[in-house]
Formats: sequence, structure tokens, C-alpha cells
Amino acid sequence: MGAVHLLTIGAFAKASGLSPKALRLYDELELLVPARVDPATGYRYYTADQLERARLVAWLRRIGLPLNQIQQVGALDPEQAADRISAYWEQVEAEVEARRRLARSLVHWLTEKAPSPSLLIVDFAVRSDIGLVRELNQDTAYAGERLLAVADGFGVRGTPASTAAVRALRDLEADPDLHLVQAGDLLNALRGALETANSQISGLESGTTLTAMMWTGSKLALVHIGDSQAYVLRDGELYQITHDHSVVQFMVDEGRLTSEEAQSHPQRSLLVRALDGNSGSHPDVNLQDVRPDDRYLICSDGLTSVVPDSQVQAVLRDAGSADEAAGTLVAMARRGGAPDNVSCVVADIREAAR
Ligand SMILES: [Mn+2]
Repeated sequence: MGAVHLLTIGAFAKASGLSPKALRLYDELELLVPARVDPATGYRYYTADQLERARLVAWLRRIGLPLNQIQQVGALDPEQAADRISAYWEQVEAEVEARRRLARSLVHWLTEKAPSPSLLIVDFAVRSDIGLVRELNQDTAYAGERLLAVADGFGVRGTPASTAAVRALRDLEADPDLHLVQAGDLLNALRGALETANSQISGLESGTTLTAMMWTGSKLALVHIGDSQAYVLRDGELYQITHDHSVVQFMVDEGRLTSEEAQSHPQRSLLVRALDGNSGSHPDVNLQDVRPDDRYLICSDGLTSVVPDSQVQAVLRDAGSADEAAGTLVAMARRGGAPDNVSCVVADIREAAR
């Protein structure tokens, strides 16, 4: 042992990042036992080989692992130790999440339900037009601070069907605690609202599409069933963010039809999914990533069957406001003959502080 270079507790503390006080404690707990203790003075000495173990202990303390667990982890082989640390961290994150929810609720409660300051706000406009051919407007379109929605009713009682679909979401919009809702809960709430609407529609022997976005102040959730559409104009480019649940789209997806053929197909209004009171009415539900200066459009097929995407893009790019964009799009559909009802909701996302 004479050739082994021994470090004083001070030198070892410096090299390992642990304080002398901590080293004395770890000695007592047998987490890290000095290589030698001078029997006369009680001074502790360590070898350089012990540095690796000391650093591991320091890091485990840093992530907050309790001392008794550090002892256990130190006795495991590296793979088992890694598993133990992962399991510990999952538990920490679950606890933090629970505390986060509680903290938000407390803040909300203490500020007497004042709306939380949101960084992004939405400017919106809505138009719904009967068109030039139909005798009824069976579309229902709605835009509010937290909800944007277009429903396109069909069948004899198409109007009550589209109204019921939008009303179910407006009930959700009216919840004052909406901004507290976690992402997963929001998606479940949207599914629940659509189930409610679907059961109300089941007696009508009619149906409706529904494409809607729910804004909580920090999250934008999209719910979609049928062939109404949602787009986003971002950096000048137009992206369709919904997938049509129509027979022709299904055939396009299977390669049996081109997109161009689909546009003029006689059965392009046939849907594979809609809110029609049947149990198979599953909506697509997801969270969108929102950016300042995004411009969203939700519209019924009365717009897209008449006005090509390139023109929709040009209008969304050039219009100075959401209101101007919505008005121009409906006017273009009417100029194109408007064989169907036309509904447009346009929403601009902007930073509140500007
Ligand atoms: Mn329609």
C-alpha cells in the first residue's frame, strides 16, 4: 500500500466536487469509505481510484436521489443502475406534473378566475352564404375567441344536424377552466363533445361534417370528420391540415383516382365518415403547433369545389385582415356559380404584445 498516492480529504473534495462535510457523512453512511483513516488524528485519506465512485455519488445527489437509494445504486452493475435511475426519474416527473397541475389551479383560484395571460391571440372572421342554387343554408359556421368551427349538414334535417355539432363544441368553449385543461384531457373532451352531438343527431336521419379548432390560450386542438377542410397559410405556403373522409379521397389514397379526377368526380360528396348518428363516427383529433402570423382557414366544400387551392392561397396571402379574406373567398365562390352553401372561418394568430 506504500506506493499508492493518498489524497487528503481537502484535495479529494476538490477533485470530486463533494464537500468535506458531505464526505464525512458518506463515510458514516458507508456510501464512500476512505481508503485510510489515520488512527492517531482521525484524518481521512482517499485514493485516486475512488474518484469515479465519488463523482457518481455527487451526480446522484444532484438529481435528488435519496441517500439510501444511492447506496443501492452504488451496489448494482452499470446496466441495473441505469434502469434504477430511469425509474427514479420517471417517478420524479410524474410528481412534478402533479405539482404543476396543483400550482396552476392555485394560481387560478388566487387570481379569482382571471384569464391567464396568453402570449398569442386570435383575430377571426366568419361568413356563411346560402350560395346561388340551394334553397336552404345547411352549413353552420362559428368563430369565437376560443372556437372556430364549420359544419356542413346534409339530408332532410341537415341544418339541425350541423347546428347540434357546433353547439356541442360551444358548450365546451364556455367552460371557464378551459385554459387549465391538459392536452390529453382536451382531446378527450373534444371526442366527448362529438359523441354527444352524434347521439343528438341519431334521431334526425341526417348528418353533418364538422371541422373545428379549439384554442385554450396555449394549445390549438383540431377535430375533424367529413369533407369540410382546414388549411394553414404559413410563410406564404398553403397547407391542408385535414384529410377528407370522402369516397373519392379514399380512392385517391388507394391510387385508383388522381387528385384532378377527384375534383370533378360525380360522387365527390359521398362521405366515408360523418356525424350521422351511427356508432362508427370517429373524428380525427390532434394538437396543432401554432406560430405567430399563422393564418387558418376552415371552410365547407362549397368553397373548395369551386375555388382552386392556388386561388385560395393567393387570397389568404394578400388579404389584409381575416375579415377581408373570408369575404373575398365567399365572393369568389359566388362568382364561380356557388352550387352549394359556402362557409369560411379565417383566423389570424398574432402576438398580444405587438
Ligand atoms: Mn357542402
